[in-house]
Amino acid sequence: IRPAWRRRGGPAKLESVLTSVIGGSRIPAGPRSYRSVDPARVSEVVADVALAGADDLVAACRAARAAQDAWRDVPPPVRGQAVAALGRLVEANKEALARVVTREVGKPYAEALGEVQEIADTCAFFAGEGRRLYGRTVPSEMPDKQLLTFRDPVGVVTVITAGNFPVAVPSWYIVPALLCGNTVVWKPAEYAAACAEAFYQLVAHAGIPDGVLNVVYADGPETFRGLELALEAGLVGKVGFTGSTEVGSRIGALCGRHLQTPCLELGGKNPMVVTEDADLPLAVEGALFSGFGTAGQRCTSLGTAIVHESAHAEFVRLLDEAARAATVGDPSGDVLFGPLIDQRFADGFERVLGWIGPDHTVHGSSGTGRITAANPRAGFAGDPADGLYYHPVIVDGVGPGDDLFAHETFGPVVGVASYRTLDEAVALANAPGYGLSASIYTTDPAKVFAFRRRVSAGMVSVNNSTSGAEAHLPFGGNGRSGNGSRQSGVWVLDQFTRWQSMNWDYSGRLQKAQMDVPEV
Ligand code: UN1
Repeated sequence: IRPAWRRRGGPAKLESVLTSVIGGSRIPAGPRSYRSVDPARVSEVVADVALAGADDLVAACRAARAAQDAWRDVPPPVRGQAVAALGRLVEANKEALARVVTREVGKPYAEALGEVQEIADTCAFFAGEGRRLYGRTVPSEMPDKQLLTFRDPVGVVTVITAGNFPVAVPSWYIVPALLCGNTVVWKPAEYAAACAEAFYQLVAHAGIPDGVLNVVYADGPETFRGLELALEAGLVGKVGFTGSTEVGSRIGALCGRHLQTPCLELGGKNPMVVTEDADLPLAVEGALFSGFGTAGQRCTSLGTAIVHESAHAEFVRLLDEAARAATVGDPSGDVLFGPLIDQRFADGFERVLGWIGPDHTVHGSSGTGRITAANPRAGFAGDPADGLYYHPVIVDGVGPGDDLFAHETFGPVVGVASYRTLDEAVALANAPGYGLSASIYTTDPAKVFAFRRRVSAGMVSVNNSTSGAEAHLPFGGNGRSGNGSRQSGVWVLDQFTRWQSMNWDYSGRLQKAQMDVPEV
């Protein structure tokens, strides 16, 4: 199960040097840079990225602040038109943008097209929302008085995103934030900088004014320092973060000190329960897609399949067979999954593989987990010597106490556990303490609703995989998966607007609430 790749050679071709954009201007490259490479051919450079510092992030927040008054005053339906124009540009450049995604983060091209489609869907949804940014009229307890509510932008939204969905997930923040009248400072993942640059170009070409979207390429420590300074200076209205639970909890603590509630979309250890009456081939297909699709690098990827004891052996046999038959390799081809995104993901997955002992059992208290699919080399379409490729791994018999059962893995490994009663299945599903996406394969509606009620998950799929949420349903998690915030659809409007209430007395006299209420 060890990867066959090796780092070798220097850069084959340097295509561009990317610099941050603040207030519509490129800032000069400083001394520090990051080299973003093609994970399918690590010797090929996609972009050299000039890294900005903490002060640049603060400057970007100031530029965003300066642009915000004018953007806020653009009528929401007109902001909606700008979002619609962005959506049209995304559609028109779909293949080109998907190719950048495939090249820079190794996502299979078909999935990359889906990711780009997710941006277009998001734009389509929020373009219409510009004409529906409703407030309410509310009756007053006194005559000749009217109560009203208004949605107001929060100000500057600072968005920090990971590179596994290098354009779709940022669009879930950026598009509704802009539609609501906010301006944005976006800190994309350095290893997905070319994707970020391509997305920025589309936003700029959609006619969205300078300073409304600012892009800062920075590493983690500088971002953290810059965010702290910007929060201290009162420049930030909202922080949106998609990434690991560890970093998310640090951002949450920092925001909390400044009385801010960030929108946090963190990790997952997403369970799939397969009941005794389930359509087993369908469940296996779902497990293959959500466990190994995107090389397991979605926050919604399958963590553990929790299978009824009567179906367990057959489920493992079928999943093992399917994983062995799948093609892993060059993401520009028709493959189940390509390389891991970047060296740091490969390093992280190496640590996960370390949870599996040399005897192919998992470390931990269950002591029973055994690797089934450990397909050596065969089936690789890419060049395993030069790409961050790993084989699909299935570990049968994981349980509480095993690292592999408890923690997010962000790589192509699926654990399988078995259960007797639905109570046991729910307990296993909830045990790791995440709460993003859960799925149940069953033909029994009673089990569906019992599971839905008791599983801690922001999203539940029935006879469908844990990954692959549609772009207009609330997206987010509980527990270690987030702070309960939800993205997407109308629900995200509460992240990027604040309610203002108005009471308007036109009686010509002072009517005191609670005291001057007329009697019936
Ligand atoms: C993520 O991995 O951060 O539901 C988001 C899905 C995708 C989004 C995943 N639409 O799997």
